[in-house]
Amino acid sequence: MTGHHPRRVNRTGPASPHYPPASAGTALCRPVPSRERRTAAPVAARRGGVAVNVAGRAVGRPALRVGRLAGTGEAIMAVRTTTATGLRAADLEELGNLAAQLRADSVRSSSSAGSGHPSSSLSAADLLAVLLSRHLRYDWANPDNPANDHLIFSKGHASPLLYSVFKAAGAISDEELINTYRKFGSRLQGHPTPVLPWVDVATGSLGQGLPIGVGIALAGRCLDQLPYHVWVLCGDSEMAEGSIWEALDKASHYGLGNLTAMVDVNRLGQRGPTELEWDLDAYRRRVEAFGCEAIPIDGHDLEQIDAALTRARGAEHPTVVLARTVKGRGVPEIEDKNGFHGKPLKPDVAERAVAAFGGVREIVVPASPPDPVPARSPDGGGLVQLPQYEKGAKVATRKAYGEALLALGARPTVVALDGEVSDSTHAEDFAKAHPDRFFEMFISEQQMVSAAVGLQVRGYRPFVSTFAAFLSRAYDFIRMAAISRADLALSGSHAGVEIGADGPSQMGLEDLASMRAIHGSTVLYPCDAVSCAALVEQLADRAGISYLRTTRGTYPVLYDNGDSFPIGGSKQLRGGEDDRVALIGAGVTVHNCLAAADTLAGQGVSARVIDLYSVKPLDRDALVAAVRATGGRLVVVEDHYPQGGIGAAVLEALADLGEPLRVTHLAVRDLPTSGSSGELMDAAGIGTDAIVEAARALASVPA
Ligand SMILES: Cc1ncc(C[n+]2csc(CCOP(=O)(O)OP(=O)(O)O)c2C)c(N)n1
Repeated sequence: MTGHHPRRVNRTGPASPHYPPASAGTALCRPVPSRERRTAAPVAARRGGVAVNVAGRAVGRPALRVGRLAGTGEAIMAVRTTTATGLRAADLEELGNLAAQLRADSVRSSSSAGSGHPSSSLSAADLLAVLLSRHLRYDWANPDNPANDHLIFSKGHASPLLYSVFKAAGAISDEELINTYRKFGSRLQGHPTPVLPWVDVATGSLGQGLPIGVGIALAGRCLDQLPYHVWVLCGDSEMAEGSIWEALDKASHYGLGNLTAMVDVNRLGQRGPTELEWDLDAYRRRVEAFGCEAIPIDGHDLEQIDAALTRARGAEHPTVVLARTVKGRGVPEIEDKNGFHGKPLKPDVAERAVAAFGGVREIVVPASPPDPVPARSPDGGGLVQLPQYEKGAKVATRKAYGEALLALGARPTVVALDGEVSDSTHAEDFAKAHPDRFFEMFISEQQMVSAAVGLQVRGYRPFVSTFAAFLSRAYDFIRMAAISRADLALSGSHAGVEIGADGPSQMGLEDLASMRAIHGSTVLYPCDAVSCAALVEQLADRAGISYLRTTRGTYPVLYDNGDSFPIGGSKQLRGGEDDRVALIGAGVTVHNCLAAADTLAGQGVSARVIDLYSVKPLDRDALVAAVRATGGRLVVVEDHYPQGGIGAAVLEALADLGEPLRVTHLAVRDLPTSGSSGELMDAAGIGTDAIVEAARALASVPA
């Protein structure tokens, strides 16, 4: 079986970034010491005031470039330039019309679908009208333009607004918006996904868009060194997610002035008022405490929005526009009222609302593409020389992971992230050699995975490591990364009871089950350093979410350097035609199976040993051959809870075989404690003695 991960739809262009990473130690990506993080008082955008960047220079974008009028097809393209003196009355009128169109289209699309979130879209329409018209530098015809800004709806449920923006950008038609939104087979799904070429990542699980934006901003600032800006729309109830604050903290740590969160503070969440309602000052204090610049504004005042976004674009620090808005803005029947979240307007209300917004419009804002960036030679990849190991030498697979990752550093697109345990996971080898491509995420696993998702949006190949147990902290982010069609590798060290004395809080015992359940995932569990290194190398080109489980302790190298370990394969380490039983393990239990096979051989029982290093996809052919050779006698041994791991994978693969099976499944069934590896594996019934006993019991069963 080979990889079958679905590729992005409607995306073109190379998988690698157009621009190779910056050289090591660039000043731009140096973490900002906490004492230098921003603590100054916020600057509220001033109505009609001169917009300035942090250097005090006046800045301005070309004014509105409003296109055709509804129905007439008449081009009313009026490209004017404003300077820093603010918006003129005509500009304001055009922006108002655009905002009205976004509102009308949000109502129309959700009403047509019979579901969706119009009230959440209405509150943010003014923000998006100003962003689209005056600040977003985006080449709509070329979403893969490396210099494009990035727009992420962290509050993905406001998809009616996002898709209305796409219509206003001329990217989709009114017909598609109104007739296909939320319908079966449509690319305009209930929440945005990258099946749309202008959508970087899937959102809809709140608290994810902003941390992913941090990853994209990291790529722009630290690797690509491109001047794109990352704009993220957040909900105010969403601000209760810890991951939002992990994101602001890391954005400030890495000095990401190219990141702006626009918080739609509309006071209401799903079931009622938010925790802070309209207390903008409380938000401001929190944002500043995390080292970001807060810009509180009236989120329905077009001039204030414009000034705020202008300031954000030029900021040195990450910015958070705190926009006080009204949920359901523009529809009196629902404005600032509870009970309308996630509900389309009643037909008569919708009709009145659309009329009040000026009916159906076809304003198209011409694209404002980014300034061209100089072409650089494509990243051809470097020569990877995997570490070599002496057969029989005792090496921990976590160490082999670190050494293989270091070798992969020859490929300039490979980046690594770790959650403050790189001395344990051995990612520190890479960190030392490639500090410009290593991102310390401290103990913020959600942010770590999100940053990886953001980095791979820009074509990098992230390798993310922490203890297997702690990746569970980021599980929802991993789940969503699969919906984003992200390509990234996760490495979980310290798997199973094998870790010993640290006890169960540090033991990954559910990871194989959880990672196997991720859509399109690859799950690997090598038993020795050679196979580990070979698998790590393959992950750099593997589509989808990959998970590599490593072991803490040292175990003998079993394979020869240069042996091949295709993903989806397995290795038979013992046995022949007259095998009475097959012992199937992966990782540490392979060593226990080998010891058991030796003991059994001394007792006249021939046992086949299979190293099932590829847990997903797994080598069904090898399992079927083992069933046929042994009369269906299998002992499956894993350092994992019994549910969902290797035993489950084997039984799922053989479920439709239609031949008799006699399977003994040895797994960690009781809650472990502290102890030595050997004590804990014996206590769990996955040690050598237990395997011998299980095999003998099976072997005595007549075939
Ligand atoms: C992690 C997560 N928890 C809960 C939800 C369900 N949910 C969807 S929207 C929403 C309320 C969001 O309110 P807010 O962030 O203020 O956005 P608004 O719709 O008010 O603009 C909730 C609880 C979710 N999508 N994701």
